[in-house]
Amino acid sequence: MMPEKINQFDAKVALAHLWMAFIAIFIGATCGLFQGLVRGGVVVLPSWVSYYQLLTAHGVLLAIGFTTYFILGFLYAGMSRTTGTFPHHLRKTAWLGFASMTFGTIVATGFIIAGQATVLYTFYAPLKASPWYYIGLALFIVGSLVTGFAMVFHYFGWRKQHKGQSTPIFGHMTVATIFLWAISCIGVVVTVLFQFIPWSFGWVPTINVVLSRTLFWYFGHPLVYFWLLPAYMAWYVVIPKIIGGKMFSDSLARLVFLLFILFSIPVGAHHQLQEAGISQGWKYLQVCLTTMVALPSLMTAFSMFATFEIAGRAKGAKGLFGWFKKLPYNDVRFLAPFIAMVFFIPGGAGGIVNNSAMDAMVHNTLWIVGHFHITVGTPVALTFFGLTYWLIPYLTGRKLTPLMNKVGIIQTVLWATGMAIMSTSMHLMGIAGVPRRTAYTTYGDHPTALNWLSGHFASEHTMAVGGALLFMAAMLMVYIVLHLSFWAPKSDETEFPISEVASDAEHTPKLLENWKVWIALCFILILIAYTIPVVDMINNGPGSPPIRTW
Ligand code: HAS
Repeated sequence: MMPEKINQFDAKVALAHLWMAFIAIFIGATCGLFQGLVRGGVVVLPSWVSYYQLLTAHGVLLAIGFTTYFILGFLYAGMSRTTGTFPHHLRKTAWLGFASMTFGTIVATGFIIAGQATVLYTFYAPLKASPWYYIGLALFIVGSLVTGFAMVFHYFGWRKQHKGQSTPIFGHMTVATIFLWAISCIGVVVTVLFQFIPWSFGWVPTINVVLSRTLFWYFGHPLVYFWLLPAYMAWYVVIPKIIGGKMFSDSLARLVFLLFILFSIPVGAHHQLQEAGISQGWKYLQVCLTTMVALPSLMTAFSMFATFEIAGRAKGAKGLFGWFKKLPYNDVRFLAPFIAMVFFIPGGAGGIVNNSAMDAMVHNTLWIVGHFHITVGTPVALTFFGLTYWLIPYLTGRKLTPLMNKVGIIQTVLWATGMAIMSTSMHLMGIAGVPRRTAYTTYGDHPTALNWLSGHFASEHTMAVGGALLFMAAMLMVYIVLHLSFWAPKSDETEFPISEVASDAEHTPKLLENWKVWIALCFILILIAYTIPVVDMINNGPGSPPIRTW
């Protein structure tokens, strides 16, 4: 039996992660506001802070900090709800992971503020930060793995006690997400420990640049699915319950997560399509595998439409699309993730464009920045906001009032509008050739660059307007989190919604829970995609001394 109410000690672990996530949003979004205003030529920063310093803090705190803390908090709460209260030693392990992550975050952020790590979130060599920045990042990653494995052990403990039974789907998805995270982290751990730290301390004179970037993207691409999978968990497991329906297919959902383990890792080279040092053949192989990784997302789209249609028809919907009218748009717990899904249609399509010959046109332009704001910034972040409306009250023993539901709807609309304005401008400006990762410049008042700044729909001014709306939405979200944590009325009725599977769904095959098979297949694909190019890079990759551009 699944316990309805969470154990109060488990609730504290989950809450600590969620609060850290929103502290990261608070600081990261403030940096984002100033970036938009600087880039739009609206404000000039004081001499003690640089645009690239803000950009580094923004990327690290939002893309790495907010996402990872939120994901671990959500997964931990969901595991406690579906797989049972954590044993004391695993809860202690999770606290240890949290402590390591938080110490690492403080160290890394401190060095960014001190101006010793202006290397952006991708920390591309040969830009060199203080070694302590890399050590901070390493502590963060190791901490996340410690907490993640506390959950994995909890899952296997459940399996041992329930021999022959199918595991709770939330647990299955959690384990898939953590395995994906752990396997991808091998790349970043290797490059940070064996390349960046010795080089930044000055123990070795040069760094193998192409190898370090390849190891980064070996990690950096599955990282985006580490963000996406918990959003998919909410779409598959939580949303059907909120709309009064059932999960379309347990087997399909499990298979989707396993396909992500297989295809999300051996594809990092699609971030390096314009780089020298990797031959065309290996790039082509990874482009083909990238096409495969779109498949589980298309299966998810199919599954969501099926869930909505079945739920709508059960409520009496008629006609081909009548079921769309039966969805609860006035419930923010549904509206936020629903808008998130809608954004993923152009977001995913943009990804498929990037994974083609057209990448030569859009790489290193604002198009890519637009792409990641309508993937991680909306399908992922807006789904996480949608979860927050019931997750925090569930953990604090409070409830979402009708008034706060309305405030939440305003927040969602504000975020979606800001994102639509900002990311559309970014996409169009990218096609016009506007570079990414650059501060405000008119390139010596060149007419083309002046034209980018203002005067038409897609300009750096419009981008700044979208960014300002996003900032307001982020601050409203922080207020909502404070309200739900401390001021909302007490109630023990808030539930962690977990959907049942439709009664006519197919039985789940045992193979889908045989982790050894899927992990082995994953490593085979990784070896095929990476062995020869990496050996070539180790033997022939040029080394570079450190460069400091700030
Ligand atoms: Fe990407 C660059 C290719 C997905 C994030 N991506 C990035 C970067 C980030 C990022 C952060 O091939 C930049 C990194 C940097 O700093 O340089 N991406 C893809 C592909 C996909 C993809 C093929 N990306 C994501 C997701 C991200 C993310 C997800 C974050 C969470 N991406 C690339 C490439 C680059 C890249 C290249 C490098 C480019 C360069 O030059 O540097 C696929 O996974 C997309 C598949 C998705 C779909 C959409 C399915 C739609 C669904 C919604 C259903 C809607 C419903 C609602 C049910 C096929 C599931 C219905 C309601 C109605 C009203 C209709």
